[in-house]
Amino acid sequence: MTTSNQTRVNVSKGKKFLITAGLPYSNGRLHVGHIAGAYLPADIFSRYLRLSGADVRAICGSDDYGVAIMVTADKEGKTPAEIAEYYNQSHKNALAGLNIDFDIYSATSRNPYHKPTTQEFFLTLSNKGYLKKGSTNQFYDPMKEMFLPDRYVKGRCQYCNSLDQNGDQCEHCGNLLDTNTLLDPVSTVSNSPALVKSTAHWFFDLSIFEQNIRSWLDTALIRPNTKSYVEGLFSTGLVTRAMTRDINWGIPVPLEDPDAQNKVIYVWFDAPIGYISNTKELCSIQDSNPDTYTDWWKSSNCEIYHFIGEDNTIFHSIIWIAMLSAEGSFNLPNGVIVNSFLNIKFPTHDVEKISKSRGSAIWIDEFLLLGYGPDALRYYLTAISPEQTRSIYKPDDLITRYHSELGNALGNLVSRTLSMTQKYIGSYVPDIGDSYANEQDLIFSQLTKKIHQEVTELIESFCFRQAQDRIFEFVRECNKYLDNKAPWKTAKSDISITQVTLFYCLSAIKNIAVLLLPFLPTTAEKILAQFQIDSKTVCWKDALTDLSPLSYVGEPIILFPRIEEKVEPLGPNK
Ligand code: B3M
Ligand code: ZN
Repeated sequence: MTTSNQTRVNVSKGKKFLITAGLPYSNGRLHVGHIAGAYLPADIFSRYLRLSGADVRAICGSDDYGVAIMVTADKEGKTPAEIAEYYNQSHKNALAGLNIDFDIYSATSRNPYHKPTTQEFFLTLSNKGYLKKGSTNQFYDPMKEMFLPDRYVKGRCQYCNSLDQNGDQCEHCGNLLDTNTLLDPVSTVSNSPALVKSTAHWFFDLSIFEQNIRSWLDTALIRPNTKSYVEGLFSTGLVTRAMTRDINWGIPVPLEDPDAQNKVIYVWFDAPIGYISNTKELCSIQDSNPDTYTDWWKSSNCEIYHFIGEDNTIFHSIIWIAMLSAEGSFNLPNGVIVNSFLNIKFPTHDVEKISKSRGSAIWIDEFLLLGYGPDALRYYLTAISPEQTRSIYKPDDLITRYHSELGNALGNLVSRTLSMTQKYIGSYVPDIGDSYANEQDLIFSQLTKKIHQEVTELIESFCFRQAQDRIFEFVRECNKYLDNKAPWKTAKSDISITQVTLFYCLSAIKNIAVLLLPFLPTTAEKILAQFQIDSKTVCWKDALTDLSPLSYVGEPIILFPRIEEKVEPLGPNK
């Protein structure tokens, strides 16, 4: 039975919000798909909440454990710890370059609270009887005396006879492979034949928590497409999953059992606990006391929202909810906000998946060198945000929209209004009294309220793409108003009409800047600075007011300089 969920967050002053974004694996650079998927929406939402007076902590950091990091370390001849540290720093730089501000960006392998928090969580589940020991068959390298993760074994597919297939899935026919169906297995660690050996693991039976997950799903703030996807997973039945691994990079299994020696906790068990341990680390810094993390995880006054990409849905909406339900002392998230994938289309190419190996990724560090500034990418990624379905990033489209929507619509509105103010009035807001405003002026000035309300509702419903669109519709309305009122003409006949027009336009621009603070913080701050408004003192409701007569107006500024076509450095195979 599908019931209809709440669709909007209830924001009020002082209310606590814990916002998390999926912890990226620290084995590669961040690209535009990562940013569009989780980090930008989480940042927009956190900025909006702060402007609304809420008490917010935005949590992120890298996911350092798991086989993916080991594989990269092997390839690059480094240790997993070195790889994790290098990419953690690389992610920090990329996020900072885009003004994506987390209160903490930690790392699961280096946060001192992560190992104890994870082990305690594991022990609680084990003591409650939710982690059961069992045995499975696994590939084993007798030369190296180690069990082999799927990605360390290659062999022949039983179904289609393709050679050189990984231990988990045949790339050729798509069938899932395992110790029975991957033939002639070879260890990629030693290049010698792999054996199949039985090994003990600890299993978590997800089906025990089906009811908990279902009732969470009926109340959580979750997009309808995510909800139906998760409900679809119930129909095939929730399975039992091993929560331990036979590798040497991870958090040791904290059990006395001799079979637990040399085993680590599964990375998808420890990673979401990273949200909790990163909150502890943040509290230890901000409050000099990690224990205040309970204000965020165990208090009825705090709401928790996870922002993630679609491939993480099952882990956050099923396994994590089951883990939290089993543990029992933490709050469940109030919402899981899932974005779909971003595909990419280079001029003259077909639409393709973003892929490192195929060279079809746009890396953040490289984008930032092009000179468009962070807001160009923030704007574009929100304008095409894959909130309902997958969407397509087109490098040439970014450039077109940078020039037309940011440069021509917003940039020109600001520069021509400021320059006319300087020319016809001076460096201050005209004092118009009430008398000269006609119906057109009043209708225009009423628009602010309507837009403010619509944008607020859209953001609180996680419709960031529509919210930004709405603000830019307002920008176009302002340009229309300015064109219709032609203050440069009335300046010759009746300067008081020019004053009225500029008064309303300046106020609208200030209000647009406030509305843009969550989306385009650098641009919004630049605009506000022209009114001598410090963005740190601004609140969301400040987008509803007119400027004070006689307050300062600065010189015109160029917000989005024209950049000669740079499609080429954004092209594939970089
Ligand atoms: N590291 C997957 C990813 O990077 C994973 C997310 C963990 S969130 C707790 O896409
Ligand atoms: Zn096959």
